[in-house]
Amino acid sequence: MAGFFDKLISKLLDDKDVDWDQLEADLVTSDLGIRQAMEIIDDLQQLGRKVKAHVVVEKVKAHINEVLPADQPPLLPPIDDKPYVITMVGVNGVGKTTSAAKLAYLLKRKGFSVMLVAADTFRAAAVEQLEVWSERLGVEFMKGAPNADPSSVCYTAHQKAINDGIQFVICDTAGRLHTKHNLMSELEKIRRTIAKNDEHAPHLSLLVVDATTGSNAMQQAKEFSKAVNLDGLVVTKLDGSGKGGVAVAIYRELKLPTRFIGTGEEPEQFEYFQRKRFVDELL
Ligand SMILES: Nc1nc2c(ncn2[C@@H]2O[C@H](COP(=O)(O)OP(=O)(O)OP(=O)(O)O)[C@@H](O)[C@H]2O)c(=O)[nH]1
Ligand SMILES: [Mg+2]
Repeated sequence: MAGFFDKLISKLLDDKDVDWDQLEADLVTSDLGIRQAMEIIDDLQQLGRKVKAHVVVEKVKAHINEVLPADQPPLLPPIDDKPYVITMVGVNGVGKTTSAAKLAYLLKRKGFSVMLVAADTFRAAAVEQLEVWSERLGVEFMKGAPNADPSSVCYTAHQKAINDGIQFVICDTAGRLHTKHNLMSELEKIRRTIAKNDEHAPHLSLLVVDATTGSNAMQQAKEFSKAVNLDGLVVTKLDGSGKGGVAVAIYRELKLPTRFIGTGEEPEQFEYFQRKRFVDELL
């Protein structure tokens, strides 16, 4: 994990001229995006050719801090006593199901009641995966009949959660390619159907992206946000080779804030996005 700034420092010798091309390449490979990289370089070049390594690092951090939004408050159940509904969407294999489970666990540890909903009705294994998580973590679980309409599964589960006074409902959806229009419109249908039980729901639609896919995540964010209403991101697999820089690029371009990050396969390896920790330790 981490190491971006360490690497940068190791390459920047205080007594040598800065290799601007190399620095730009390093910034780009961290997935910050070309425009961000260029801005940082332009800014640094104002300081002359012999810029001290720590000054470079401070400037890069300052730029990123300026772009990223301030930390969002932790999730709380709505004051009207209806459940707070969260949907998890994204392309295949990015970590939606795992993140849904981890988020349920995070909320459960805060003392909230949580229901996990398997709205990925295409694959029996997907339903089972979430069911196993719910048993392991001790949270409520709802599924529909095989191949049921995902919207109706969410609707019924949401209604049960309202009746049972459950505070958080997390709907895990099937992975889908943003190029498949019928699957994208299914997500909008889930949204509309959930809103029939509560006009404010879903309260949070999270696009899950895998940090190891680099700039592909940007493309996914662009396409998903054209098709569905998104409130934020979950950036997973930050424990891998991926740089979280794409979170910066996505916020800059689409104003989609990263709300949660995944840093491993264990249920507790999931946390609220915190700008300082992200910049200092994860980038
Ligand atoms: N190292 C690491 N692995 C993760 C993280 N999040 C998820 N994974 C792994 O990524 C793989 C895919 O995770 P899933 O949660 O099944 O992904 P998904 O998006 O639900 O996949 P589909 O439903 O097939 O679209 C699993 O092996 C997870 O354990 C993370 O933060 N770090
Ligand atoms: Mg899944």
